[in-house]
Amino acid sequence: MARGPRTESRGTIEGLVISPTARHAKVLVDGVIVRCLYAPALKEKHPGDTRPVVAGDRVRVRRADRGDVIVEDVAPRTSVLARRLEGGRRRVMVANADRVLVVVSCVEPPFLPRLVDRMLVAAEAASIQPIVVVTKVDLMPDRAPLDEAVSVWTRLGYDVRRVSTVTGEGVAELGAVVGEGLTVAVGQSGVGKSSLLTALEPTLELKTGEVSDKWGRGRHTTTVASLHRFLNGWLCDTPGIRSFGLAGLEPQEVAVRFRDFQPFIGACRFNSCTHVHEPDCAVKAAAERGDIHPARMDSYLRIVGGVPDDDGDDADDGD
Ligand SMILES: Nc1nc2c(ncn2[C@@H]2O[C@H](COP(=O)(O)OP(=O)(O)OP(=O)(O)O)[C@@H](O)[C@H]2O)c(=O)[nH]1
Ligand SMILES: [Mg+2]
Ligand SMILES: [Zn+2]
Repeated sequence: MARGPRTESRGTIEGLVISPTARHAKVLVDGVIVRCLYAPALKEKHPGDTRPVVAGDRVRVRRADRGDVIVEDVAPRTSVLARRLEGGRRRVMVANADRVLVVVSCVEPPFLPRLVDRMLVAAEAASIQPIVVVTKVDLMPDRAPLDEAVSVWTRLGYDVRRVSTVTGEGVAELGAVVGEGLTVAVGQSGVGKSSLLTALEPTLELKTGEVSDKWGRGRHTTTVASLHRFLNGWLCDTPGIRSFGLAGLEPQEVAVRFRDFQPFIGACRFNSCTHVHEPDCAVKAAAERGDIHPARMDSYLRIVGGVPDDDGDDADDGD
């Protein structure tokens, strides 16, 4: 995400959205972070979305009377990482990201491979490079089960990293690949997104929160997405999610985002095959032969069957 020179047009100047909420946004304008309001017309720009602009958006702002600064317009996005909320509205987590850290904890909150698969589908749908980051590996002395679990993704060519902010394992190596462009961290509450970004860039000191003993769940410590400078790029911290809704994608659209399904999709008897119940389905046959991992087939069937991988409400970040 290159930072172009400041340009002026019709009394507006360009800015980068650092942190948005429902009613206002912090925008980087001329090297200074300014609290901006939204022009009413902006809400028509992305109907169906929970908010008019998101972290990473390139916007044009104008200084109005009484010193208010107004976001007037938003530039077309190079990428959109989004999920569906219940009720159908779309929550865009970040705009213009180049890379997504799909963050999952190996211990607590519990390792959730199906949630990783959903985030990978969303990354593929947005054409954003995913990196699966397994956190808290210091809590797992025996790595064999973890290695086996992540091999599902490494065999598909996904970059999988094991990190610990306690021992520092894997942190510098990850830092070496996220110093350019915009990198967003997504995952369940409590997996250690804010801790990881702070480990990468200690000056950030992002607020982190204990995992609840009773439920082994996070406490939704981060409530608003925010961008932070890191080397030549940007890191985006996001509020923890409990589910990753993919409603709105047709089964065929989901299937093409399963890298392991791609070699077989063209060989199904029906072009419109959803790989659920149709006869002569090459994807199902591949799963039965073991060419597609059962965990991946299970993930797929739950997504297209509309089974939510949900264990409660998400952080309410002002929508
Ligand atoms: N043992 C261990 N604990 C960690 C590690 N990374 C984070 N934690 C702990 O996990 C808890 C949650 O960390 P956060 O960074 O707040 O998690 P988060 O993903 O940002 O959570 P939300 O903001 O709620 O989405 C904190 O108590 C951290 O200290 C790690 O590598 N090892
Ligand atoms: Mg956090
Ligand atoms: Zn099929």
